[in-house]
Amino acid sequence: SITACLFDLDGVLVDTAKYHYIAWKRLANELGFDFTEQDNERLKGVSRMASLNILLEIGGVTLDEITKMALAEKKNAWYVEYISNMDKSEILPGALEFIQALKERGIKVALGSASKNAMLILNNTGLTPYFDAIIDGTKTSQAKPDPEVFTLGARELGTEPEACVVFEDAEAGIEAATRAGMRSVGIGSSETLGQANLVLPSLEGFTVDRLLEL
Ligand code: G16
Ligand code: MG
Repeated sequence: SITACLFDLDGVLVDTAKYHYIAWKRLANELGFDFTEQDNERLKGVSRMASLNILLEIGGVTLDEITKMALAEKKNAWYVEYISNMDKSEILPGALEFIQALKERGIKVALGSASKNAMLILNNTGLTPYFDAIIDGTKTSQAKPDPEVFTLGARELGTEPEACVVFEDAEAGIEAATRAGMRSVGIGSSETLGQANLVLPSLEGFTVDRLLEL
């Protein structure tokens, strides 16, 4: 049986990828190269420093660690400025309705995000009160596909991994769920998320009854 759902944030509950993208693009342009939306696909679900390393690789730029830390901070300051204007209209279609339905059925809800800015996003969109546990980038030391973020979530909920379902838009997130011993629902295309137990284009129209059939 399923007693808990763990949600990734960016790409599942909200579309913050576009804000990450414009902040990374701004940084790339400052460094003298372009950064396309296709390049940005490689950063989804990846931690901030790992994202910077991919970006620098795309630009063919080598920098020392101190400079990289400063650039990551600069990008983050821009990103925080962009997301500080977010509100509940930016919750992705069907996400709030599905979470509300889970709560009504007594199914626990947790967040499992790589972002260190997750609390700001949850507060601005009004989602915070729905979560029984929140695991974000400030609480983890291992990035997805390491299962840590979801293992910690299940532990905080007091739920066995076998009773958890993870909702993820990133391939690394689906792998993390599998390694945590959990079932998973991919949000996006089955081309990249084929390893998930079920793939949906979005949470719109998804029901608790369909979840329980997994
Ligand atoms: C998100 C995004 C990633 C981002 C990461 C770290 O993760 O998908 O693109 O690089 O968080 O974000 P921050 O720089 O805010 O700490 P998730 O796990 O919510 O998809
Ligand atoms: Mg994601």
